Amino acid sequence: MFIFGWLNNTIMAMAITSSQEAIDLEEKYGAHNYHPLPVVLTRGEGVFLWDVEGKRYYDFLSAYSAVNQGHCHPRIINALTEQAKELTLTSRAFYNDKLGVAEKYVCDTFGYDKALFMNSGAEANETAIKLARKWGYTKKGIADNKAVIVVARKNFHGRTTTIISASSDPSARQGFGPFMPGFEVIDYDNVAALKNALINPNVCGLLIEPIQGEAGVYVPQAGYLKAAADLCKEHNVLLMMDEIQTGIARTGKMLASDHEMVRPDLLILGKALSGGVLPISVVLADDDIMLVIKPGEHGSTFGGNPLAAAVVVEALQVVKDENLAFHAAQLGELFRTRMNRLKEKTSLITLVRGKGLLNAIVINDTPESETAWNLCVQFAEAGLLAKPTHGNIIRLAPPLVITEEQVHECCDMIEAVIRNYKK
Ligand code: IF1
Repeated sequence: MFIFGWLNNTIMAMAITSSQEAIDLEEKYGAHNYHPLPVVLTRGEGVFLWDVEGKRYYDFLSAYSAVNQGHCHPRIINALTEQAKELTLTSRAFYNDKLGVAEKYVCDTFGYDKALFMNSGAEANETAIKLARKWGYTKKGIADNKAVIVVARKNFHGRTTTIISASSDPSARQGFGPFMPGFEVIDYDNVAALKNALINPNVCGLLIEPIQGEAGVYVPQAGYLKAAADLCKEHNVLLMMDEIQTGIARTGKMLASDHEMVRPDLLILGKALSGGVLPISVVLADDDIMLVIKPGEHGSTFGGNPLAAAVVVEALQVVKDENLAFHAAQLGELFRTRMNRLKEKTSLITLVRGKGLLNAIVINDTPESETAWNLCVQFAEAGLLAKPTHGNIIRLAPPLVITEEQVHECCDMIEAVIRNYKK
């Protein structure tokens, strides 16, 4: 009896009753690949999150723009649970009755011939890289193994070994070599640098974010994306747009590329494609590009599963039905107006930038300083969750379902913390 009781106790999953308990567990049993703010969340609804002690927060990270539709959107959760009762996974060894519907839906929504579903954003970028290389060899006539993909300095496209090979961030790369060849890093938002890089006839693609998220919501100058698209066309190079963070209404249009009427050759989406419910990503392209990959050359056990397919359709339909792009554009203007007004009243903010509801404030201190982190801890105490990036930049990106009144309330909270902040 004693032995059985002991066994049961040790292997039974425990229920968390305090934040500290959860933090201690992760510290002891989880890999130390993150440094989270000391908040333990247990429930989400719309723009709100609750911690295990029952404290309510406004979510100003939105899981890095994955929950644009708000936490646990009832329609998306309903699509998830209804489909989960029917069929979740078949692998792609067989057809299922939901995948084609989702493929047609995303192709119609974004205006492409074909879609290729994967899971994480990194996988979608990997997929795009494979497509661009294969296209380079079979369509552009680049010699074997010579294809080059141009990327921008300070990019963030994911964490796989190939993708970090395209990174310029030491913390993403250090200790993880050797690196994948075939990437050329150029300055972002610099047309001359791009023009120069595209002279190389071995370039098959330009992989780029329309706004650099991880770099601190760096918005390029008006006209840059259009110029990049024109240069790609001129040099027969594929424009591969990573809209994983900027897409699905976040910046005030369905795609950030839409602001400059740019149509990428390869469109890469993830995050909010599922409303934050499942890891679902997709690459969209026209036939002349997508069909260079033949059966057996690429795939994933979970990619395009029927559960994901059902969720994608509902998650995108919610974005359309709730007019979230327009809403993000309007409330983004309001938010930046309020933040710029605050900037005039404090020496703590040096810059406010962003598009739609993807915004950041730059804090007047060095990237090595603790100021932005301490401010985020105080925002959390006040009831608002945000996270610093690159030390002195705070990204502010609530779910797009936030109301005008709530934006004002949150701006009041941010303002109070910043004005009372003492070093
Ligand atoms: C983490 C950053 C944001 C992305 C773009 C691809 C991916 C991402 C433009 C990969 C992912 C995430 C991952 C997340 C932190 C986060 C992030 F700060 F690291 F850069 F959002 F700004 N392309 N971004 O932003 O997608 O494979 O993760 O699904 O914890 O690493 P994924």
